[in-house]
Amino acid sequence: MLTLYYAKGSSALAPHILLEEVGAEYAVHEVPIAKGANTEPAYLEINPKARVPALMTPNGVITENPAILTYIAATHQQAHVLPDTPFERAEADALCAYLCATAHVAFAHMQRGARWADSAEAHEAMKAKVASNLRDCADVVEHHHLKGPWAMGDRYTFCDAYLFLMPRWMEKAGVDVSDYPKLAAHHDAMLHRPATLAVMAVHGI
Ligand SMILES: N[C@@H](CCC(=O)N[C@@H](CS)C(=O)NCC(=O)O)C(=O)O
Repeated sequence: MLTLYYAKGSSALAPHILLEEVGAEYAVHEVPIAKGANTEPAYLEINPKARVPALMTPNGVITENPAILTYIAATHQQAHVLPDTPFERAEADALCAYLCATAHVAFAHMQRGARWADSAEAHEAMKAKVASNLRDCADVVEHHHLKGPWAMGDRYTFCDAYLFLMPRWMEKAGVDVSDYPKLAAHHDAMLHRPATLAVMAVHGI
């Protein structure tokens, strides 16, 4: 049995959608970040980094979206959400790495500036750069990572669940996703999948 530790509307949406998409048997455990539940000792036992998502598996806990997503994909082969060739697998991994290490971090500068600097002035300066940084990220994804209609082309793979987050980050930063037609079409296609809609309902979004 798998248990996903998540916060509503957080990046845990990605593995949550994928669990639903592959028909996994799983439970969820809500960790309300707004109430500081991610920093409570009980949760730090699960993820000492105090972040969501985390996935409890029969072998132990996995953290970090790219790792969680590939674990779900690899343990549900019947769902066929892993790319077929090593090269395509590397391309999918590259997109997930970019979303995790660059785009998500760019977005985090909007509300989490205290991770990088102490002064209120510095936080404001960071916030002011979020939209342009996310535009740069969207350009990279649109032109170099997203084949269309799905990230890897004609078939939905594990990285599509993660890519779903990007337009959400953009919208919160005031970046118009319609300036990126492939990304906008991808988001729309995701919104037509029952798995996405079921998970959005749980997250109340
Ligand atoms: N690199 C991590 C990032 C996880 C992350 O930053 N999650 C946010 C929610 S989207 C979080 O838990 N924030 C809590 C905090 O910063 O206190 C991953 O991709 O799993």
